Amino acid sequence: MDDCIFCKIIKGEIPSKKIFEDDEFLAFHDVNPQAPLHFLVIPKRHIPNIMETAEADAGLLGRLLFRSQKIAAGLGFGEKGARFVINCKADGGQTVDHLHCHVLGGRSLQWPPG
Ligand code: DGP
Repeated sequence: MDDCIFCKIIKGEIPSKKIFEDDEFLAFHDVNPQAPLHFLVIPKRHIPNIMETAEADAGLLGRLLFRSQKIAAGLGFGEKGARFVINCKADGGQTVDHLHCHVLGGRSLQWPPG
């Protein structure tokens, strides 16, 4: 999508601090971190949000979460853990309309979120 910030990051038109990349996903540090560790994992295919996925995307969604935990574990957060979050649309607090999984770690996070 031409006007999508995350598609521009994938294309290298907007710089990012990349952590991981393969054919299907890109992971990079969040520009506005809410924890000592805060990165995003995004599919390279433009999917606006999790509500706009279909049965055929079930594998991609599974791999998105699996990749997120593998990266977090690889960065040393396997022992203490982290939070894996997918915001969706207005009530979910989504501000960038390209599916992404937040991974936050390095501090004790509260529940419920505000
Ligand atoms: P959400 O509210 O769930 O849609 O989260 C979007 C996140 O994306 C938010 O935490 C800030 C981050 N973000 C927005 N624009 C950029 C950008 O240009 N670069 C990076 N690295 N992160 C961005």
